[in-house]
Amino acid sequence: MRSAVTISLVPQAKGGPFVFWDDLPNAAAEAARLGFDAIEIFAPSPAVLDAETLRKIFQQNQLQLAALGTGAGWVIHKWHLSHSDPAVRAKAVAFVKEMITFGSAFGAPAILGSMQGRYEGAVSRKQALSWLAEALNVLGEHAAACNVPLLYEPLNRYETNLLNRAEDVVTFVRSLTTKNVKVLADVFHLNIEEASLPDAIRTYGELVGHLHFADNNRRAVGFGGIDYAPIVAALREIKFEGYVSGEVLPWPDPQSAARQTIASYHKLFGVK
Ligand SMILES: [Mn+2]
Repeated sequence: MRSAVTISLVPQAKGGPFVFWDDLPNAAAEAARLGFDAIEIFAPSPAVLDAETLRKIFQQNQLQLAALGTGAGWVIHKWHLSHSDPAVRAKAVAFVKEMITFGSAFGAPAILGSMQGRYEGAVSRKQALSWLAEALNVLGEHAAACNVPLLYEPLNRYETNLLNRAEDVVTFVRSLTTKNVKVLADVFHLNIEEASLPDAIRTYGELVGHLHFADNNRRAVGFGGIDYAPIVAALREIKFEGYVSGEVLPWPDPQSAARQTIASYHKLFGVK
């Protein structure tokens, strides 16, 4: 397992659960100083990320890119993959494709979270899920051609009405024609939806490709009430090897949230 911490470069996402904000060179230096292995970036678009600059920042700080978020397609443009308008769905697919391609040059997968969308108005749940499956099949295969998985992140009921619980997500992902979609297990979302957090991890099993490491209040692990020991045991059971990424509020400030995240990671996973 490897540690990561989040940074948002999306001004419209202010108030969201990202540790660092806006200043990538400084965030990378701080993450490296604290001992993180990688950074997870939430960016407005691939166009604002200059690959050469990014490569230099990673090299200087001995950091990896853990993953690239795609939620800006929703936050900025209001595009998503289960939208009733086919032109909007096409824009959403194109946006995620570009993110996948960009991240893959760094060996990093893209995350599909809020871009999955929701069903509303005249669109039925069945129809929305069918559009989502269609898009995931295309995007999963695009990611396969780029030699990275695609990370699908189930969200809690307040953020999507499509799929919220592990059993439903597993059935859905197994029904896809692409075999390149992995699940991003976000412990904050699991804590809202699941009866048992370690059981949910076991239900996902080998599908888990990435972990969002947060406490029940979306603060850094240890600043809330979740008992992580059974979750860590379940992650070991399923032989999880991906990133444990602190996607938490910058509370009380980014440095303290980052410090608490890496301290909890070392304490829980026994790595120094
Ligand atoms: Mn998340």
